[in-house]
Amino acid sequence: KGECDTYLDNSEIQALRSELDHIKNWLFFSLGRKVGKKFFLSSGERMRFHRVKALCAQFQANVATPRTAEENKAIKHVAKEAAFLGITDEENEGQFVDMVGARLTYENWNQGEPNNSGSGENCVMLLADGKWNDIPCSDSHLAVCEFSD
Ligand code: NAG
Repeated sequence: KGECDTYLDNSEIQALRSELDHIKNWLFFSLGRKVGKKFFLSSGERMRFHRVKALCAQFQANVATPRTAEENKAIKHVAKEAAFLGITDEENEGQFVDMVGARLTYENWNQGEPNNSGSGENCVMLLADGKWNDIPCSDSHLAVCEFSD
């Protein structure tokens, strides 16, 4: 048995758990917004959509995808400027889906959107007022990821 093989008893594990929950609460309070099991966080950087996807994936998270008005509001709170959402119609023009290709059950498009303006807009940004607009995936916007418990 090496000297690293030390075991914690149940009360020590319990103490660590509650310490972690305590620290999590500080993070929820100061950094992001929690809705149910989802925790939204931004790195504060702007980047193209494919880089947002890669960044979130690197941290075992997903691109923020609002499923309810409450989640949409939480993302708006976390994003101090226009942010990408985890929604695209890259596969089928006009058919917006989430990051696993499922149809949306909640939408919050700005009036007249989505309009696939200019040379095409297959990604979605959250505007300052919380409404959605389709924009080119090559534009740079704030990265917001969603983490689960
Ligand atoms: C343009 C937007 C377009 C939107 C339109 C609404 C970009 C690149 N283009 O500025 O998505 O549909 O305003 O008037 O943001």
